[in-house]
Amino acid sequence: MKIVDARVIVTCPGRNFVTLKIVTEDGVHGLGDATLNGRELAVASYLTDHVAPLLIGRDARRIEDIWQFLYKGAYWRRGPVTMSAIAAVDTALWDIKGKVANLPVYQLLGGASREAVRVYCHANGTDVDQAVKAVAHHLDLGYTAIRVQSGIPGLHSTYGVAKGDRPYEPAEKGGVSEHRWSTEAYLTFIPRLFERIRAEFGDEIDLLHDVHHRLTPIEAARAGRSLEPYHLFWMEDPTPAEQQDAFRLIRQHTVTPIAVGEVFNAIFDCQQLIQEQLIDYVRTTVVHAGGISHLRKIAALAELYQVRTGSHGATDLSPVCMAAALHFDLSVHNFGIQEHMPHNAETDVVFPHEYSYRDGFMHPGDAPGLGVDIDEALAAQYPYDPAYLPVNRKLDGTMHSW
Ligand code: CS2
Ligand code: MG
Repeated sequence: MKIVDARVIVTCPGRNFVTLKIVTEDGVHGLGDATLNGRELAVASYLTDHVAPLLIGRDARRIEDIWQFLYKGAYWRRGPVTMSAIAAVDTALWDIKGKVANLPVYQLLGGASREAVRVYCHANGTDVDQAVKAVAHHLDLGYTAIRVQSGIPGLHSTYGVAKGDRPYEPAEKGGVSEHRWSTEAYLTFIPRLFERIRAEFGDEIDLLHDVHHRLTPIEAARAGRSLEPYHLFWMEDPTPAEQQDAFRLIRQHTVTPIAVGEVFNAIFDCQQLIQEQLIDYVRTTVVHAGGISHLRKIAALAELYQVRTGSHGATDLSPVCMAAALHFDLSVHNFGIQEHMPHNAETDVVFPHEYSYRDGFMHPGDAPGLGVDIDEALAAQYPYDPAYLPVNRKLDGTMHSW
């Protein structure tokens, strides 16, 4: 089954997405998400200029071989651009394999290990009262696991909090906005936020929080300990994870569960974190960690150490990634939870899909392949619109993690 075409579709129905479409000589096509928020065109070029020409004529059935060809053949291994490109090829080939077999991809991955995929949502507020309202709203929508983020008293803006009443979308047009950061203000505030949320909603719901790489290890230990009375489902990205050893210090001081990995792109990024059980959930996802094939290898390693999956699922991952992630989530044994940030209406029309949400759970559907497509004519009506993620500076102007 030879590949006869591989092309990249860049579209911006409210935010930018990069999609790879592979077509076989039999006319079967598969899709892969290749979106890297804020650096989209780097992956589009990597695919268009360097990968697509090498795919033509190859056998679309040879997923693992093509993965290894692109990984080892690049010589320059790993990194978010390379691994997002490989992920897109891998995902598209799994889509094709499912269509040819007339099976949903999760059936090719070993079948369902559960009836549906539990998801968590985002409840964000400019202050605690707004965050409380957002939690109540999402409980009404049926979610039982809710990530809570709030503005921090004294800080003009912070990660995870939308400006105005628009849905939260971190990438901004017109350049890079600069946030100001105070660790002390954050560490003082964050236990109060969850004290209030527990007081309002009780102990039943699972609460999550994303620290978003902004603390040092000992500060993360302090945050984790201060949150223990509110027994979070997880504290995410407590400290930058380039230095995996750093998590030993956090682990020594707190039992608050830890989730890390949305910025990882290869198993080596989390190998020590998993093998030393320094984390409880690994956040790697299809689009940035080498596709379904590589994500399965990360999950298999994690299973040996009782680490569960908790794949990233923000709106800057396209419906193609969400569909692929749900097939993976439905099948993988050591599933933990899946992030669910619903896309806007335009995006859902550009990317018609089978997956669905109901009462805190999602299902990929049973269409052959991934169960997602792209309306290329409609996609062409939304040209690329450059947008950048914000940066963070400490109050004295020092650059900091956003
Ligand atoms: C966040 C993301 O969803 C999350 O956990 O960390 O929203 C992240 O900020 C964006 O994906 C960055 O593009
Ligand atoms: Mg995150």
